Amino acid sequence: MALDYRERIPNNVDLGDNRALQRALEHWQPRFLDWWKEMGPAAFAGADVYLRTATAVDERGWASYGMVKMPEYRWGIFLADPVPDRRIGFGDAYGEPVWQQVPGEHRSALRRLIATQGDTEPASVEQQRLLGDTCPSLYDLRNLFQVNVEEGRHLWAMVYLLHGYFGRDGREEAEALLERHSGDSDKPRILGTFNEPITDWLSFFMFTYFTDRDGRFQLKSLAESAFDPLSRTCRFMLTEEAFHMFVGTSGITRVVKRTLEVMKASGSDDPAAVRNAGATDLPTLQRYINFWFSSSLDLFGAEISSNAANYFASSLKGRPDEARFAEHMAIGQSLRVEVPDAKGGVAAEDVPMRSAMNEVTRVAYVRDCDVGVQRWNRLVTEAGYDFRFRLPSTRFHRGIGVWAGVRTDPEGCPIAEEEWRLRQRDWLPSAEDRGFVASLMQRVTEPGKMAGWIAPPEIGINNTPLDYEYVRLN
Ligand code: BYC
Ligand code: FE
Ligand code: FE
Repeated sequence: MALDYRERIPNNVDLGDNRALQRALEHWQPRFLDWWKEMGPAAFAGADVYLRTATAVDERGWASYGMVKMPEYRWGIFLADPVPDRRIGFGDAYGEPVWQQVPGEHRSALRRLIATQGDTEPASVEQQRLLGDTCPSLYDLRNLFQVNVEEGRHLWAMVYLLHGYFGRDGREEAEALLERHSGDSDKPRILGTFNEPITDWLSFFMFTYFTDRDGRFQLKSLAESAFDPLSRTCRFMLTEEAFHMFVGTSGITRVVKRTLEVMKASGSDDPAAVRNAGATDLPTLQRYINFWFSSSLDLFGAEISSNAANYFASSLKGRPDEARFAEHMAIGQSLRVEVPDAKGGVAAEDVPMRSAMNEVTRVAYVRDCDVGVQRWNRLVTEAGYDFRFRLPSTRFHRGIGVWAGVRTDPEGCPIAEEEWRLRQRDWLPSAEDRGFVASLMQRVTEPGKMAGWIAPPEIGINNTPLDYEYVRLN
């Protein structure tokens, strides 16, 4: 279905036929723009950016590239095309027709899920708002801004659902999405990771690799929802999320490549020598992985969760790729979950499957995270070094769930507080690590040039040469 760009709010939901909703959203639009100008990449409001804008919701619709000033980006409301005769794929209502309206008994749970999803989108823009000052290249700057405008659009996607289906409560939630701010001590964002500062580009690439990937899995789960407008919204968001995954994977890969080049050229794998040569040593990269992976694991919620069981039972939130499971009721099954035991060790507990849904999704996520890690290890091996990256245990450094606050080493073995205190700096980025990474962050804006700590990408955006002027700073 083509998107209507003649409207003030581009959309493919026939917004013009629903005057009340259109007015409500037109009322919200200037608040969004004020928020963008204040809390988004404010210093670049006048820059021309080579952005991709959706012109249709199918594959071909992504072909539209052009120079756009970010505050003029056509944020809009785009849903994937409906699936004819779509049926509910899991939970107690399995097999029944999907819902076009919100059933009264599920109203507050659905609103909460949509508000939580919506909260993360502007949060990430806030977290990334100052990165433009230290971009390693115009190519990377453009990619940052592409991610930012799309996260802004994801906010629009959730605000449309709140305004369109939840009446006054929904409008209030939509306001609140612009009132909470990342890292704000009075009104923080809802989920932990979205209050973590992202002040350097290594953190940005880790965030797009690990945290946007949580987004991918949560959106897949919500795309299974019996509430069809939510499902269709999330299916279209997933097409945008693919690019965010690319930014994270290729970003870290380029950092690893550059580090290996520096190690080869200097003939030393000593972290201090690598740093002296202006690259990020591999152990520091590992500590950044440990931090962002463990923080992102918390985003899946507790291993044993009655909320998750309720969402599944009421067909609001399924498992990612639900169709791949043999059975869709998840009754009379259980999942073995690791829990801390009374003696300071690790025990196993059989948890009813519905209560373990957060863990089911987390396990799928961990497997997906490992794909990139193995790719980086191949680069290290090919360069002739023994170093191996690894994902830490899911018990390591957790703040949510059964392992919250339990001190473990990266292998997940519980340890005493004293050992944690002594070893923490080997496992997580220290103030000194962060200071070093910050010292690498020098702004490079000459077309085609790259900062010294990162290798160039394989190819340019949309077949452009790498020295294309992706952002005209004006
Ligand atoms: N931090 O039963 P529990 C994305 C709370 S990322 C702080 O364990 P439940 C994106 C929880 O709210 C995807 N609090 O968990 C990426 C509950 O609070 P109450 C975002 C947390 O309810 C990059 C309590 O702990 N989408 O799109 O199953 C850039 C116990 O709850 C955290 C979604 O999250 C945490 N990490 O929640 C841009 C989808 N985890 O009831 C965008 C929508 C849990 O005690 N949300 N709590 O007050 C959900 O599906 C679920 O609410 C959760 C798990 C996945 C968050
Ligand atoms: Fe998003
Ligand atoms: Fe994203």
